[in-house]
Amino acid sequence: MSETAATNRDALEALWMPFTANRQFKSNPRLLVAAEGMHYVTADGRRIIDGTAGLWCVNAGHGRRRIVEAVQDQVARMDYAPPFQMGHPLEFDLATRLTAILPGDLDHVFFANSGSEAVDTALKMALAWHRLRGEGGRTRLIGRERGYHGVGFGGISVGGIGSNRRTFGPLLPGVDHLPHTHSLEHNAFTRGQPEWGAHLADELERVVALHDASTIAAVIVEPMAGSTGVLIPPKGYLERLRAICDKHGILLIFDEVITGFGRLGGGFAAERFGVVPDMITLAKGLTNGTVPMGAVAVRRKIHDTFMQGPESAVELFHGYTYSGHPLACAAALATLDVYRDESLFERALTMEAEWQEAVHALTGLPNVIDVRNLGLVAGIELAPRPGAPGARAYEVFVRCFETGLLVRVTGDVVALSPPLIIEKGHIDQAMDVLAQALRSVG
Ligand code: PXG
Repeated sequence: MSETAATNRDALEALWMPFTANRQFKSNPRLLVAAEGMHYVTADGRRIIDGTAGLWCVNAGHGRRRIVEAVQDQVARMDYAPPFQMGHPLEFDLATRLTAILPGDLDHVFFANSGSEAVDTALKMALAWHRLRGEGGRTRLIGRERGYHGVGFGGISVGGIGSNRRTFGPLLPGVDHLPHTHSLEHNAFTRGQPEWGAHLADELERVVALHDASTIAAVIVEPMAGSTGVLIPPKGYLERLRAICDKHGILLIFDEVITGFGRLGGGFAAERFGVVPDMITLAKGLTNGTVPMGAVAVRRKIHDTFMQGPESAVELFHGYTYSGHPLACAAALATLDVYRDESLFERALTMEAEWQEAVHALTGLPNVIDVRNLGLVAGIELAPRPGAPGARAYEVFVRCFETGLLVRVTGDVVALSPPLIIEKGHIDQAMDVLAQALRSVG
């Protein structure tokens, strides 16, 4: 099948691909057929370095035996169990394991199947929580420009990427957005967190003044914005958001779908930045990308508010057929074992200096107008080609793929987020390929 698809245009036709220029792709397809460790294998048999951990999710690298076998064992033992008014041991084990590594008193976990579902779940919980406490007027949700919170109607409403919103109607009412924190003028070529920009959190005070705190349920941000092109939070910014939320009784949600599970060093961005939110949304690295799974972790006070009233009453009218799916739980438990036994959450920190030097060595190459990095993430921003935004970065992406490296592009930003098992040799190889691509695309 893969060979057919690779060579026969008709074999590609039936699939409508997500977030993809379908016709462009189908005229020059890029098919992956196998993966192991730091590498993918393409349909034409080439090994390419995975510079993106799949799509920010394969943090422990590909084809990990322990995870594969856990999923194989589980599918043979019990393929599925209904999650409503029924349970299976693995989902309880997994929730317990997660609360042991989550920061602060984020000690209850609700399962979904993707980041998008986790986000919509968290937003609904925030609204329901305020209502239960007699503050049902708190219905506004505040996101941030350039934020990405998946593709559900809740997620695109609080999200701030115009192209993901503009064709889909009025979206959720009562949503407002903070300004994004990106500024080439102040922060270009910063290593790690920029000094400039903490004051942008004060915009939340303006939003509060405009709408009144009594109407605002929650603020949701990615602690480090990934999908929009790697925006590193300025020093002090998240701390200020936390303080302003506390002052006004607003819940703070960190969307850690990308930053969770070691990407920035430490288990979660909340730890790296020393800011504990009221809820954390998770997905991706939770199962190392092997089986779809999302989750929302909530602080004790939120969970406990729901656990009142008659014991026979359903506390939250929300859930998915596949919440806590046995295969996803098996994958996640094995993934957590791998992260722990290989100390992978610490690895982003131990590799950070080397990674930082390597990516900043791209400074000065044609059209590179910014390099930014944190943990095992980097964004390389290119000057857009006049009249053709995104075209230059797309060509870099294609050139890299053809010459041995998978990168991700969004607009004119090349984003890198390799598996946390990356070694110096892979970094050197990846940077050679990328540098060559930047030179040749021009
Ligand atoms: N929140 C964040 C912060 C994400 O990065 C989602 C939610 C949604 O997750 P699901 O599992 O529903 O896709 C994401 C997803 C990119 C890219 O180009 C990143 C994502 C999705 C698509 C593209 O970096 N992240």
